[in-house]
Amino acid sequence: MSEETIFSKIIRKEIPADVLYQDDLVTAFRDINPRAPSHILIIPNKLIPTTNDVEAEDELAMGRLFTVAKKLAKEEGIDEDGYRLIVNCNSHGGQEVYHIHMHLLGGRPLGPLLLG
Ligand code: DGP
Repeated sequence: MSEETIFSKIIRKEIPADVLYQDDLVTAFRDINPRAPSHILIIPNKLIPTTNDVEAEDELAMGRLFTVAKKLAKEEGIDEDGYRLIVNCNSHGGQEVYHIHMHLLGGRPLGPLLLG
């Protein structure tokens, strides 16, 4: 059994977060520790701890992460200048919260690496 994280509470609106988007598959909210002017986390509503745990049945939700990233990038006004999407996995990847999440970062030149 996977352990729930704080992100499950954000999905269920049990704790406050700046939620920008939610549907039946995914939720997006601003990162509490922004590393760029726009720093949004997009997560599946289903608890999938890491990319190692993604199954074929999750492909719709995983694809939705990208279409919501695209929508939010446009809303943030960063789509033309560009942005970065990052998914960290386990300790070497720098993952801190074990509920898979896509970082959407933009609003400034990000340089060659980030979250390293
Ligand atoms: P990662 O290192 O990829 O696991 O990134 C986890 C991110 O989650 C990190 O940038 C900070 C963010 N985060 C952690 N706890 C909370 C929280 O309670 N609320 C919000 N909005 N973001 C959080």
